Amino acid sequence: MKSNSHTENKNIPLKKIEKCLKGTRFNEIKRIEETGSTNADLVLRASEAPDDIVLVTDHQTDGKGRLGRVWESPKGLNLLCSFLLTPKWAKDKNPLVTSALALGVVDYLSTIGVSALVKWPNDIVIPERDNKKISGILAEQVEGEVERIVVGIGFNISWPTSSQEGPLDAISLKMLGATFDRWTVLAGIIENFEKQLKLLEELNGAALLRRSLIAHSATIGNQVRVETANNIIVGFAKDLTEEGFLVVNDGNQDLQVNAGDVVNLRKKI
Ligand code: BT5
Repeated sequence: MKSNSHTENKNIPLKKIEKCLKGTRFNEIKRIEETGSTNADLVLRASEAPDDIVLVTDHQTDGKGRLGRVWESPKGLNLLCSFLLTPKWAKDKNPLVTSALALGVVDYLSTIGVSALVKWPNDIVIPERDNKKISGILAEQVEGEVERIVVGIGFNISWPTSSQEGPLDAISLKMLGATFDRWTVLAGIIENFEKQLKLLEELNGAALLRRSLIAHSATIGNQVRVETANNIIVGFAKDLTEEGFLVVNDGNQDLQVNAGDVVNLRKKI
C-alpha cells in the first residue's frame, strides 16, 4: 500500500476536486450535507438536469441497496455519491454501466496499492480479506424524452473500523490500513470511471469490459449459489456474457442469470 496517505480535511472546498472533471463527461460536482439518497435525488432531477453531474453527500438517511436493502454509513466517514449520465451507447449496453463503475473502482484501488475484485454483479470486494465488501453500486435507468442513467456508489473509507462494527462482511480502507480522504478517493474514481465509460462507448466496448471483468472477477471460477427473484441455482460460475449476465453450469446445462445474489461456495482447484 502506498505510504502517502491523507487525512480528511473537512474544509477542502469542492473547487479543488472540480479540477478532476476536466476531460470527463461530468461538468459539475454538487455536494449536499444530508439527503435521503443521492440516487433518488438524481432520479428526480434526471428530466430537468440536462448535464452529466456528480452528487455527493456527507450523510444519507435512506441509503439504498438493491431490492429495497439498506446502504449503511455514518455521517461524514465514507464516500456516498451518484452520477447522472446520458448514455452515448446502444441501449443494450446500459446494464454495463455498473460494470464500468466497478472496474473503475478496482483500477483506482490498484493505483493506491489495494487489490480488489468485482463480485458479480455490483460489489467490490477485497480478496485478501475473505472477499469482504468495500463498496456497492446501484444503477437505475430513468426513462423520459432523453434516457438517463443514475449510478450510485457507497465506498467505505473510514467506517467500519472493525469486523464487529457495521454490516457483516463489510471492510473499509481504514481497516486495510489506508487513510485516504473522501475527496481524493472521489477524484480517483471519477477519473477511472470515465476511462471505462469511454471503453464502453467503443464499438467493441461490451467485449472489452467483459474481458476485463472476467480478469477481475471474484465470482468466475467458483462453485456458487445464486439466488434470483424466483430461483436458486447451485453450480459452477463459468463465464460472463457481453450483456453482463452470469453463466452458471448446474451440472446439466449452462444457465444465464441477469440479476441475483451470489454466495461463493468453494473455489475450483
Ligand atoms: C449495494 O446493494 O451494494 C448497492 C449500494 C449502493 C449505495 C449507494 S450510496 C450512494 C447511492 N445512493 C443510494 O441510496 N445508494 C447508492 P446490495 O448489493 O443490495 O447490497 C446491500 C447489502 O450490503 C446490505 O443488505 C448489507 O448487507 C450490505 N451493506 C450495507 N451497507 C454496507 C456498507 N457500508 N459496507 C458494506 N456492506 C454494506
